Amino acid sequence: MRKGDGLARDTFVPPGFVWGAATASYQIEGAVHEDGRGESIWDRFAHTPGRVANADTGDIACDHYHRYRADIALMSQLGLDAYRFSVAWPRVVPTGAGPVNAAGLDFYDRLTDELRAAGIAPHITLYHWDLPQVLEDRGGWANRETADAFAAYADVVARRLGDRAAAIATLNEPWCSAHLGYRLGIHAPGRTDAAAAYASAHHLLMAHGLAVPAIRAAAPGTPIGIVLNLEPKRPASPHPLDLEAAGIAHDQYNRWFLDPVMGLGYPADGRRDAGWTGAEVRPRDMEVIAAPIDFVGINYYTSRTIRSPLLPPLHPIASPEVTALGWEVDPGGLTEILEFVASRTGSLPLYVTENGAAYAEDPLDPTRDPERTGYLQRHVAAALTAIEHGVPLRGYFAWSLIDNFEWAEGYRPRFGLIAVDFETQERRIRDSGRYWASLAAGPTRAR
Ligand code: IFM
Repeated sequence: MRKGDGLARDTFVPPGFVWGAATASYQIEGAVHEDGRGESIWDRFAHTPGRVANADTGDIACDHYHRYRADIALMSQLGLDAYRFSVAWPRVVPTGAGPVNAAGLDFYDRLTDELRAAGIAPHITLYHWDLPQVLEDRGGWANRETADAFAAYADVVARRLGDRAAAIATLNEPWCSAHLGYRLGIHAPGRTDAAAAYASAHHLLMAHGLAVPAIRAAAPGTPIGIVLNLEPKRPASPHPLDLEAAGIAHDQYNRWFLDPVMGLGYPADGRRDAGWTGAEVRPRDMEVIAAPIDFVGINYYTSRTIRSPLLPPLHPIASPEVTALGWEVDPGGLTEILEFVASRTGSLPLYVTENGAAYAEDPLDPTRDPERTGYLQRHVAAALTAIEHGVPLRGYFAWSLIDNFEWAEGYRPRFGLIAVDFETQERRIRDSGRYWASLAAGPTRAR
């Protein structure tokens, strides 16, 4: 019997449901100087003193560039249906806009073919934060021309890999690119300029909107989408000011990218509150951004409690359950977010493109991870609840396949279903990986 066939919907996933795991290029590949790869903003940022914890860099990371075959063998051991990875723009077009680096593209070609040979569907993300540094030197995402360069790069990748990709996502978490990178300065390129951040957010959406028809033309029939990081913004109290603050936070975080992509424009209240003039928006931009897509990917980790800045701080009596990064564990928030997205996307297929948690490693045995396993079990149950409520969820990717470079936090936070010893590059499947394998082996009884 195939996965889910003819089984009760309240305990099993629907037929064809995809169980996968996700990674991203700069977080795992290493080999930053090999085969003509250009510099990315993360190379520059990580090598700038004080930017990344422990002065960690992605220079070697998981050395996946050289070990991808062994990593695919591990995916096979887990029985994954799908693997979500990202393509490094500076590997494929080292100058950002211009000549294609054949050796860089060849790597992803081999990766795609090997995955398919192992029966694992390649879900490709075109941009997971490693902008070519040369484009940043010309203004980065705050410069509208970066959107055109992205569409040209998307065309190159789609022409080469599109026929074998199970799905292509344009951007991963554009909120993070714009706001962590250009407003809060805690991610590359490390700028602290709110106007540049809002301009970047618009140009990221333009990049998405321009890339969609380019990918569609190059790879007809390949599903195209975007991946957004979303989380419930919960008012800290029933006070009207907290309700208002939570509503604005919801608009600025959860609706800012989703609504324009779905043809609903920028959320008016969030926009007013941000003080953003929208001067970057040219006639027809919103039409470009609303190019029809085939799926939306949702990255879910946590929810946030929002306190109005006009009210005194609240001191909660009970401490919430948190992960090693201090992120509150809130499985119900995943059901809520999936239902919120479906309220805007209707029957469009949805995927959980990332979900997972960082916990301190067991010093005696890195493969023992009861907290991560429990976190995933509860979130899978929450996703099944959303399915029961009618959300068209088609797949679920754990973050992450393996421990990796967690951006400004370096290598300390561990998210992997597979533990990595960064001294030896030895990989070991964790208990959470075995749990994930049991789901992929389905039919799935998640609770
Ligand atoms: O590691 C990141 C990933 O690159 C994007 N989404 C969140 C993950 C955990 O922080």
